[in-house]
Amino acid sequence: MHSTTSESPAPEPPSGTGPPDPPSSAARPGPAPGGAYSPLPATVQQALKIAVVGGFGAGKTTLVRSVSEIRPLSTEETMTRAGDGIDDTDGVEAKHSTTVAFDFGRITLDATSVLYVFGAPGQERFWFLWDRLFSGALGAVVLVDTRRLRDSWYAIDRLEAQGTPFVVAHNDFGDTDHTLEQVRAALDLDPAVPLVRCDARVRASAKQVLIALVRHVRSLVTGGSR
Ligand SMILES: Nc1nc2c(ncn2[C@@H]2O[C@H](COP(=O)(O)OP(=O)(O)O)[C@@H](O)[C@H]2O)c(=O)[nH]1
Ligand SMILES: [Mg+2]
Repeated sequence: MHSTTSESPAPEPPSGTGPPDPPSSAARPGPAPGGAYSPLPATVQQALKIAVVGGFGAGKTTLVRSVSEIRPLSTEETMTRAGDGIDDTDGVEAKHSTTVAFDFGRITLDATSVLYVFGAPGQERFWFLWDRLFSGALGAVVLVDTRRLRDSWYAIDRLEAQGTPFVVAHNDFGDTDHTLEQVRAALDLDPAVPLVRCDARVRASAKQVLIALVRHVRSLVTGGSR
């Protein structure tokens, strides 16, 4: 797997044409229902990487699918009886597939920048992938399912230890009787870490999570809250 950090080579913009116009929403590649091919604009000069992490069944694959304008690469596999006793499905009994390596999607931010979104498997046996995944990442989204809050503790601890900027997104499984303040307290979250609510199935909502992360990273870079 090649690295997609901000240092990654990106296609050269056409020379002598001046700054490119941002693509109109009509011209911008949209979601690719059914996997229609959505080419990377030739003007792209910068590729940024975001990781989406969190516990098993928290909605990582769903979020990457919602936001991606290309048919996301997913290494989703149907769970079999072989996973019995290995994958902890308590609370997510309706889940029949699991990500065995990662999800990968793409969003065009503007004429010159694209965002690559990686969803990382939450199961403990895949944790060895994480350090590589975070290498060069702009930041991370921790997706949280309040029915299984403790599944996100590891991700949060690890991101804090790595110094990777992150936001936490409470994925809405219909359990909105928990306020964001209660979720923040239960996670013992640093007040400087943004916490938002989302529905990972809804593109606009999933996008807002990524926007919250980009804003947070920007505020850190410009001497903001952390
Ligand atoms: N109600 C609800 N269900 C969701 C949401 N996000 C994901 N799901 C469902 O939860 C299950 C687990 O999601 P998935 O994306 O596979 O979780 P992952 O293990 O983190 O990749 C799937 O059946 C999704 O359809 C959400 O925001 N609301
Ligand atoms: Mg998954």
